Amino acid sequence: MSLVQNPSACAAPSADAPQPITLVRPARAAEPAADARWSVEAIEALFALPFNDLLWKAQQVHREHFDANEVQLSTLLSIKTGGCPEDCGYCPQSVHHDTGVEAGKMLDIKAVLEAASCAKGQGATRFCMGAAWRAPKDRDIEKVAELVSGVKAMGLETCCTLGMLSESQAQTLKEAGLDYYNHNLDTAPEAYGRIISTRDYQDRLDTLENVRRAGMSVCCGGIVGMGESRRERAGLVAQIANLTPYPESVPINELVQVEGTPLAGTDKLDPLEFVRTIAVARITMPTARVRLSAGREQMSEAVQALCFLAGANSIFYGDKLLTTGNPQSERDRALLDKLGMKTSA
Ligand code: SAM
Ligand code: DTB
Ligand code: SF4
Repeated sequence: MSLVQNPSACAAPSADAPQPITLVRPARAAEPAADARWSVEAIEALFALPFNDLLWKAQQVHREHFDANEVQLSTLLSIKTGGCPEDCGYCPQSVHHDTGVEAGKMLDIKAVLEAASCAKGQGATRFCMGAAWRAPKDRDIEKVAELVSGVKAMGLETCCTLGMLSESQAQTLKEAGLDYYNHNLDTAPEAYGRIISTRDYQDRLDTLENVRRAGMSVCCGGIVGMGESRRERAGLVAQIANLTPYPESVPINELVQVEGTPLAGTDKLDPLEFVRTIAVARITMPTARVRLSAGREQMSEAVQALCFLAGANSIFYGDKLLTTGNPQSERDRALLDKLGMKTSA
């Protein structure tokens, strides 16, 4: 699929000390942790490979399952911004942090469909709607279901990220045509308490289980660059890779540091360590779409190219993530052209 040649910009709608790492399993998971496909140690050993060996291994796995020159474009829209009661230390939308992000109402269907049409016109194949909720109310789900049906009818793949979901809410969204639900584990269980206090790891695993039970595809990843150790990065990947089955889509975000959040000022992660994380996700989850997610605006083209070499094959496309910036679409098209990469149909 070729990218549009001259798309007009779409207006945004208003409105190291080693720590013990354990594997947390969903309460209803079929297998005990001892049967996990990937131990934290095995993943740490991948991280420790010489860089060239790691990338070679990741390329081999990648090429077994995907066209190595193809990337998927997914566009994000914040359908309900700010005012979130959770205290996630990275997030500009939490009421606990003074970041200047104003709380807004949920966007209406017209604004959402316009944004989806614009994203499609620019070449995106997946449209992801995000809301700053701890957990949606049933009446929110009814409204989101309408949005999902509308976006799906436009021929786009649909994805939502709305916070914790009950099984019946997941079922309603599935029936409305939702293809993917994004819910991140964010970090290793041991690091989690340093980042978030208002919900626990098991809550997240329960939501992932509810999404699976409803028959939807799972999009689940995390954030690196939050001051975690390499072993904790390995712990995060182990948690995700040992989900049964592992997610179809795995976003790897680099922390976008936002002034006013507790994590602003964290030492920046070495870019090559970010590339390693992508490679390790590719090797441990061979058939998943590994998404090079937040953080690209701050990343050089060379590092992004290394991420594609390491097996990333999906990006967020469009000038904005939820509240923070993303590379301009024109810049992304120029980069993909330079790399001889094509986009998925
Ligand atoms: N409120 C819902 C939730 O937390 O599940 C959905 C929206 S929330 C913004 C979606 C994801 O965005 C988070 O789980 C986190 O992984 C990612 N995220 C939020 N702020 C970020 C930041 N500053 N840098 C990188 N990723 C971030
Ligand atoms: C994901 O893993 N990353 C996206 C999406 N899922 C929802 C969100 C990134 C948010 C970055 C901060 C912001 O723009 O507010
Ligand atoms: Fe709320 Fe989601 Fe941000 Fe956490 S990441 S504060 S749950 S919007």
